[in-house]
Amino acid sequence: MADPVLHGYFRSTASYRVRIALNLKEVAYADAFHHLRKGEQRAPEYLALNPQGLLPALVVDGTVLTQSLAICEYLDETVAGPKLLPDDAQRRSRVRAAAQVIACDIHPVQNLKILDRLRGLGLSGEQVNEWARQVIEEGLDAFDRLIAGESGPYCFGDQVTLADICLVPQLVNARRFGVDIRWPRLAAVEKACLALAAFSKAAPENQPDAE
Ligand SMILES: N[C@@H](CCC(=O)N[C@@H](CS)C(=O)NCC(=O)O)C(=O)O
Repeated sequence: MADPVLHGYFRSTASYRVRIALNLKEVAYADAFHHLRKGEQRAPEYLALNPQGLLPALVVDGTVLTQSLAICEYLDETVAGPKLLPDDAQRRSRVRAAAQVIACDIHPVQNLKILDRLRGLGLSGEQVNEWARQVIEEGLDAFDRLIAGESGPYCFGDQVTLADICLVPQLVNARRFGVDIRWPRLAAVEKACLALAAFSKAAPENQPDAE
């Protein structure tokens, strides 16, 4: 594959997931940045790539891939390297479920455009942050319980999976909203992941567009 182009933004947690997966698979890629606060995700040129106006998108050999989990699974299926999903079907289902707690049930409810709509309905900045904090805390509580029976250092044993790829960016986002990371197991997973170059290189503060 020619170097894919990742359309992202340093603070976008969904883009962060894909950066981690690309790094774990050692895929070189080029960046195209779209500033979310400036609304660049809604520019016509970007909407032509992703009609949802959401980051990320990964352009591979002229084909546009969207939805971070679908992109991570595409990379897992097509690029050699550490597997992001277990071979065993039940474990694979459990890993996907943990990833989806974050990607389907936490993140969409506290995404930028949802919070902007809440502000538009008249909620104060503090009320909007409280909304985000509650959603994140409820979701992380459940995530913590889902992986409670699993050994470390990562969410599901000694292999990094899609669950870790979702968790680490979500913890960055949680802190932005003032959530206390009160789950020792999740904090330990984060520490183990960030010790890997694939994660630390993908961190928001290490991106060229970081502010
Ligand atoms: N389910 C999508 C979510 C993508 C998404 O919501 N991206 C955020 C950044 S993390 C975004 O582009 N938000 C723009 C907005 O809310 O206007 C995925 O996993 O790729």
